[in-house]
Amino acid sequence: MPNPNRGAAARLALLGALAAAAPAAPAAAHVTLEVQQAAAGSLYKGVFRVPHGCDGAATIRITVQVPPGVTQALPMPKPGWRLTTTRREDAAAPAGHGTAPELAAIAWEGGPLDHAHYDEFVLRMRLPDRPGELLHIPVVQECEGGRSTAWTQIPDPDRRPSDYPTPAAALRLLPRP
Ligand SMILES: [Cu+2]
Repeated sequence: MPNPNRGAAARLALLGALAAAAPAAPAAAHVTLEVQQAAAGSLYKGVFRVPHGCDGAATIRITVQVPPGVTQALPMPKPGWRLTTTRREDAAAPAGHGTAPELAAIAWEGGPLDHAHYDEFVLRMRLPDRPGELLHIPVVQECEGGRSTAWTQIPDPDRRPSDYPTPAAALRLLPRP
């Protein structure tokens, strides 16, 4: 009588071999923006997705570096995370209804966000009026145990973000509607 477990064992071995042959984590598993295109010059709600920690360590701080040309950056507070902002030194003083100081960097510090969990960090901003550009927004992820990942690599125009191990978050600036 044939061993009924034999076929299952062979299938498991095959699945293991396929998993081993699969490429490393796809770009979709990095810190990325939920919506990766928007009209140039528009107000844009950037949702930064954090799908894993740093080599297994839990995330305790996310810092977004506001790129030149992005204005009116307003971070959304998160329960369990302390918000700190760094002003842009060269920006003019805010004037007018509802205006706030221009920001150069925003950090959410807290958590910890376990390596096996997922979270999102929201930053509302005015995009630069530069249709066609692929706008990169660098993000630094810091984790427990002093580990960190700098999602700050800006790909050369003739290469793909997936060619880089830690590409910056990016979105395409579309022509104004
Ligand atoms: Cu990743």
